[in-house]
Amino acid sequence: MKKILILLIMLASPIIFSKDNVEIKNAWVREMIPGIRNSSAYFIIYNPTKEILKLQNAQSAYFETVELHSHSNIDGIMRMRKLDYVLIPARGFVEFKMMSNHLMLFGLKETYEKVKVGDKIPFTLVFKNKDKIKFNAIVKKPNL
Ligand SMILES: [Cu+2]
Repeated sequence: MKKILILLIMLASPIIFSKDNVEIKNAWVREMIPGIRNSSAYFIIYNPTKEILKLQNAQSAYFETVELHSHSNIDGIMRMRKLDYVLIPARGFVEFKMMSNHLMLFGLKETYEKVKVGDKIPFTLVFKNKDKIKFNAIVKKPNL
C-alpha cells in the first residue's frame, strides 16, 4: 500500500525534469468569441535551472498586443492587473491559469480571425536572463 501511494505521488508530481531546459506545458488559448478581438492564454512553465527566471514580455503574431496579467478577487470584485514581470522560481514552476496569472491577448489580427477550436497559435516568451522560448497554444473552449 505504501509503495502504491509513493508511486501515485510521483505520478502526480508536476516537477519531474528530464533535462535542463525550460518547458512549457498544457498551453491553450480561450476560444475567441465572434466580434471580440481579445482573449487570454494559459500554460505551465517549468524552470529546471538553478536560476530564478524573469519573464518580462510575451508576443504573438496573431495579436496586436500581449500583456502579462494577474487576476484577483478583492472583496468580490474581479480585477485584472498588468504585471511588469513574473518570476519563475529556480527548480520550480508557475501555472498561468484561469482566475490567476494569464497572458492577456489584445487585438486579434484580421488575417487570423478565422482561428477556431483546435487551431494552434504561436507565442514567444521573452526573459531578462534567458533566451526566448517559442511555443504553440491550442485554442480550446474553457472548462467553466
Ligand atoms: Cu487580463
